[in-house]
Parts: sequence; C-alpha cells; structure tokens
Amino acid sequence: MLYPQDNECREVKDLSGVWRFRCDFDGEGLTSGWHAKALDPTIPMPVPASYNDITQDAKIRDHVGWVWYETSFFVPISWLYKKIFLHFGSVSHHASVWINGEKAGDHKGGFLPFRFEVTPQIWFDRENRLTVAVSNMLDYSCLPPGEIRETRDDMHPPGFKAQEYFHDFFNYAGIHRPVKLLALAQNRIESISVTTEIADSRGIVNYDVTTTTDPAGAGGQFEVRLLDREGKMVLSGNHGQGTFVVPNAVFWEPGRPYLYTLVVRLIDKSGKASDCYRQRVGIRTVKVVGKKFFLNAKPFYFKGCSRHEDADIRGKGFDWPTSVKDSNLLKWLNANSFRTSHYPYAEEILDLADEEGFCVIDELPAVGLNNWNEAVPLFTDGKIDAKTLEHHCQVLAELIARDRNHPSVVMWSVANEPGTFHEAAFPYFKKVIDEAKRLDPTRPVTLVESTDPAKTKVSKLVDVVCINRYYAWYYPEPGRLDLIETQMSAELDKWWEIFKKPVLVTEFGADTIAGMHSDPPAMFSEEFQTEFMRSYANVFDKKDYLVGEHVWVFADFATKQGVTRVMGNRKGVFTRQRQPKSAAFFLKERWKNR
Ligand code: GCB
Repeated sequence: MLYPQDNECREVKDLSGVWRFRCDFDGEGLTSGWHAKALDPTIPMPVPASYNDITQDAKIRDHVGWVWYETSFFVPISWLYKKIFLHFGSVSHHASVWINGEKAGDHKGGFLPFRFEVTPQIWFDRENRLTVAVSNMLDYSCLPPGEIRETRDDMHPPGFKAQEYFHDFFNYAGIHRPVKLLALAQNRIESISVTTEIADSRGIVNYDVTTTTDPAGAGGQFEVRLLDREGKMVLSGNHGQGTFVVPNAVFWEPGRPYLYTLVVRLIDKSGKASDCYRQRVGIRTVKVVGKKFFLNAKPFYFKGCSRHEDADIRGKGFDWPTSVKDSNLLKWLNANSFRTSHYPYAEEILDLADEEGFCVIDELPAVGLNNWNEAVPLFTDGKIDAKTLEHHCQVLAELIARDRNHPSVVMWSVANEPGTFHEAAFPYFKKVIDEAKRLDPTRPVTLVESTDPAKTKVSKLVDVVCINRYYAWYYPEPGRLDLIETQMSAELDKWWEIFKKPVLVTEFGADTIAGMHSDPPAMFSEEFQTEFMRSYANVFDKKDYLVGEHVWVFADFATKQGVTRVMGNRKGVFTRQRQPKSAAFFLKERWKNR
C-alpha cells in the first residue's frame, strides 16, 4: 500500500486532532449500534495516541474490550469526481469504521496501515461523522497472541475476566498513527515495487508499477523518471516495468544515505498527468555469505539498539518530536542500525531511517508464541494453531508490501523468541520463512531465538542466527558480571558450530534505575549496566562470525505490572524521557570506532 502522499495529483487531509471518545465499559456499543448517532457522553481524546495514559482513570487505562472514537470533517467540493479513501496508519488491535452511520469496513492487526474506499458514504453538502470502534482484545488468532481468562473462584467477583498476554510491553491501544482522507484519481497508481542491484560502479534499479487501468488502453502512457538528490533527471522511460542502469551511481549506506527519486506519472491521451507518485530509492544490496553480512559487498557490523514505540502520555501513539529525537539519539550513540522489536513501526520512522542512514531489522508482531497446540495433526485448534499461522502469513504479506521499498530495511524478522524447541515450531516457521522468501527474494530472513542452540528446531531455516541473551541478569547467576565472558563466549561458539551462520546478538541488557549508583557495581545501578555491556563487548570483539550487537533496550518502556518491573522495563540505555544513563556514554565511545 502506497504511503499517503500529497502532490499535484493526490490530495491528503490529515484528521489528527482531538476526537470524541467513549469507553464501552459494559460491552454494549456494538449491539446498541453506537455508530448510528453521535456518541454521547464523550470525553476529549487525542489522535494519534494510545488512550490508556490520557486520563486519570485506571478503569480506562486497564479496560479490556471496545472503546469508541468519533470526529467530524468536511470534504471539499473539488473532490466530487475523485475516489475518496480513509487511511489509518494503525489501530491497535481491531477496528470497525463507519462514515455517517454506514459501515466502511473492519480491520484486524494493530501495527500496519489499512484503508477503505468511502466515496459512496461521503457527504459534500454537510459535515461528515466518522466513528471508529477499537478493541484491544488479543486471542490466539492475533499477533501478538493473547488469551482472555475468566476466573471463577471465591476470590474473584462473578464474571471476572482478564487479558493475558505473553509479551513484555504494555498492551497500549487506540488509534496509534495518523488518520488521513485521500482524494485519488479514478485511473491511478496502485503500487510501486523497486529492487536494486550493483554492478561495479553502476546501480541497477528495477521497477514495477501496477495501476487501476492500463494507461495505454485509453491512449495514454507511463512516464517514469529517476532523479538524483538534486532533482536532476538521470534516466527516464515509458513503461510500467523496467530497469534503469545508473552509471557512476551513489549507493545508499549508513554514513551516506543517498536517495534517488523515482517519479511515476500516468499521462492521459490529452498529455495531462492523471496520477503521480514520488518513490524514494536507495541503491544498495544485502547478502549473507559465510560468516558475514554484506551491505554493498562490504562486511557490515550492526551497532545499535532494539527499540519500542513507547513514550510518556502518548504510549504507542506516533509523534514527530519523539521520532526525530530518537533518531538523533541513535546518531549520538554512533549506532548504525536498530530492530523494530517487536512489531512494525510507523512508516514515518522508516522514512527517517532511509534519510538518516540506519539499517533496520523489520520485525513482525509475532512475540509471545510459546503456547503451542500439542494436538496431532499439528495446528488443529486452540493456542498457537492454524488460525495464528494464517494471520501470521497475512501480516507478513502486508508488512512486505508496505516496507519493501525502504533501503533501510535490510532483513525481515518473522518472530521474537517463539518456543522454537517445540516440534510444531518447525512446520509453522518453515511456512512463514518460505513465504517471506517468496514475497521478497532480495532480503535475508531471521527469527530471534531464546532457545538453546541444541534444542531449536528452527534456526536452520534462517539466514542470520539472532539471539537474545541475559547472562548475569536472569540466568544462571544474577549479578555475576565476572561470569559473562565465559558463559557468553561458550554459547556463541555453539551457535556458530551448529549452524555455520553469522550470529547477531539482538538483545543483551540489565534493568537500571537512572541515578542509582554502586561501586563495586551491583544490579540495578548505572555502574552495573555499564560493566555488563563492557563484558559482553569483550566477547563480541573476539568472534569473527558475529555480525552485530543490539542492546536491550534503547529506552525504558511501559510494561504490565509485576514484581520484576519497577514502573516498567528499565533496561533502557536512555530513560523513558530520553536522558542517557552511564552505559549510553560507554556505547557511544565504543561504537565511535567499531
Ligand atoms: C526478552 C524479550 C523482550 C523483553 C526482555 C526483558 O528476551 O525479547 O521483549 O522485554 O527480554 O527485558 O526481559
């Protein structure tokens, strides 16, 4: 799906702002048809944002079920002959949408965009009312999976229900990314796919454009131009598919994120453009061979962080200040990469990565896949099963369709720490990984492991072995900094010996309360976090099959309440307010020359 772009042929109206909101505490909204008339009573609610932390009401923060949003907008009369679409950057996790009381559509999946054509429902002579019902409920047909558990005992009131989930971040919900109204031409560009290759100093740009109607059929044609960063035309063509060979191309890479622009126009028979789209292109290649990950045929070492979309007040809601600040902090750290743990991030964040030159491991929202259905044949029903797999493949296809043109995206991660020791994990992930390779043969595919290398059934399927490790934190002896090097070194070697694939450490980290000090270092102090990182780094520097280190985690983040979490997960090298802890200075220095 092409990102909503405002240009000479396309118009975009951003509906972000303060919407009206009603929490459906009694679960009556859908049956009573709350969409049929104006929501009442309501409270103000910002969009985009998670709703959980906006009020002082714990019942809203912890609500399990549906909440309702409403806003109003006018449509300019100049859009009368256009196709009008309503685009959501993301809604977590289920959305039902009505315009003026009429159904526009439903969507499942909390981290990817969706859009509905609303041309027939739109009014031009009065204000339009947009109603969105949002549910945060997770079950085994969702990613991430969850379970609604009912507790029937004399310690709980009758009908007591709670949302269980198996991932370590707060189940924020709401309209998380911008909502936009798009006015598009009847004959328009539907998708653009770009792949690139390098041949000596030449850059090869393959493009493939799909449209609603073939422009040639109506006596028109395509106009495709490749512009350099200064806007000068490098090459041009008149077909929807083709290849440009760019002499003396400037390749995209961290430190020099050079972007070309592919301008695609549909020219009608009168010579006028009916549609137009500008797609940025970074010419680069990625390849995994032997012990190395190659970017533009040069060994690439990942330095950076696994992250979360998470901040005070807005929760998982997108906002530009946090996104740009985070990008600046990564640069300040001398990082060259990050992982979108544990779900696809806003497209705006990937745009920033393209522009600022970060390599991205783009992850599906497949986290907490541990409760495998044990039935034979595998995946019959219940727990992680055929429904989960079907949704997994659907979300994978949506992710690749959304992100395949980002030069920053250098690898797909199909899951974080699933129970890969289970027999069922092999056929399940074989299907997902084969599908990823079929949909995008140009990028390596990984899956992040926490299983023992001798027990995993899945790492033989991936291109790069990614592992999360917590020696001296969770296991085997918390606090024993002195054992990290021996333990980590022994385990890394096992991964290499068994799989003979490059290894990337996608998580290693220690909870650290900013401002807590201890010398000699003790757990939770800033000194401990720094020495912890230093010990891991000492091991990393000795392993020639290691292709990178991503610390857990970029910044402190909210998670569910529990006795191992002090107001959230505190393994950030930055606080939730984005101030550096001591370990950040250590990493900055280390990565300057790594
Ligand atoms: C992990 C998970 C991550 C957790 C982290 C932790 O292995 O991948 O989601 O937040 O450990 O801090 O426990």
